[in-house]
Amino acid sequence: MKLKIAVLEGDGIGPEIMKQGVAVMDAIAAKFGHEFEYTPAICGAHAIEEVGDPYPDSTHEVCMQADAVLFAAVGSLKFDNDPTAKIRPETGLLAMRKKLGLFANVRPVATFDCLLHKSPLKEELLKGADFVVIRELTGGMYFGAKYQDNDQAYDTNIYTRPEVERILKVGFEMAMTRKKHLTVVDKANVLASSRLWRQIAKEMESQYPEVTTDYMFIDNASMRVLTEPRYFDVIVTENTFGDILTDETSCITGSMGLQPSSSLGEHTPLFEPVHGSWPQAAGQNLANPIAQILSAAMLLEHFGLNEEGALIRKAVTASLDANVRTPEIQVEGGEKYGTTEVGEWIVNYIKN
Ligand code: GGG
Repeated sequence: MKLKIAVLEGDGIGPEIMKQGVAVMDAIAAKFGHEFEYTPAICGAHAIEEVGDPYPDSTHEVCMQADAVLFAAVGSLKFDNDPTAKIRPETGLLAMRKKLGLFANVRPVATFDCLLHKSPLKEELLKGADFVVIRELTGGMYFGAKYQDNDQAYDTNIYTRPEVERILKVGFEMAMTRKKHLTVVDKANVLASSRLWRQIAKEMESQYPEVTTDYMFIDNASMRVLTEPRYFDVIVTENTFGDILTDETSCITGSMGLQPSSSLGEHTPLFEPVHGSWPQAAGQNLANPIAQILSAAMLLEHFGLNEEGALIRKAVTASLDANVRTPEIQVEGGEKYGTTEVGEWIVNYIKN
């Protein structure tokens, strides 16, 4: 298969983890006879510094021409430490999602047996936990009207019926391919927008009679994903709740560095780690490349390359089982591996 891939490494640890993601894609291409053509493009803080825009038109053009976008992360301390900054790297990511119409962010949460003890949670609660969070990605507070002066600030959590219907459809259909259990997470006791979500979900239930649908307040869901993760199959939720909930799920997997995602919608699909750019670690060979590598696996699976995706997953699990791990999940007293070494180990596993 021939695929044109836009490669957006972004900021912080982005370039390091992307290098390993692309190396894995190359190893897959060589093994299975595929042709992956990469086009790099700038975004985030780098793009602000170079052209004054975190998602310039030139990058959008590259993304639109590609079959898929492989993205790493954006964000930089310079902007984090300057609350008055008018343009921020993160707005580039939001612009990209909006312009590409990527309204459905699919975030799988699965455990690795050898890492269960790394979680602050009880091992027996975690074993076999395997669910997907579908985060609405182009609406809600992140995109609603905002205002800020010295005395007052607001964000608007706005959702329209078509926006809610299309993301709930993704949730119901994803549930149909899995254990047929959908949990709609909201705050319908307080938020009008959540009540609209709940109303529309209830209307749609009859179209999916095989799916067991339940409703949970975000407060309760935040506890239940940690105390009873096996309860969940597919969670569908709004932009803000999904963002926070899937950072929380790193307590289940054992590290933020293990969680990949895909973003799907109207134009080119995008694949990126859930985590951000960890600027403090940039250039230090510390970051876990696995979320990026598993995002590459999701990219391949999106195009039906399931055997290829499965081989990447097998290689990742083998690396963790062999204790080839970055510092945050390293075995106590064990050998230290950096971003490069973990990536190279996985590439070699794929080649052999
Ligand atoms: N790879 C994800 C990333 O770069 N995250 C930084 C960020 O801007 N996060 C906000 C969000 O994902 O909505």
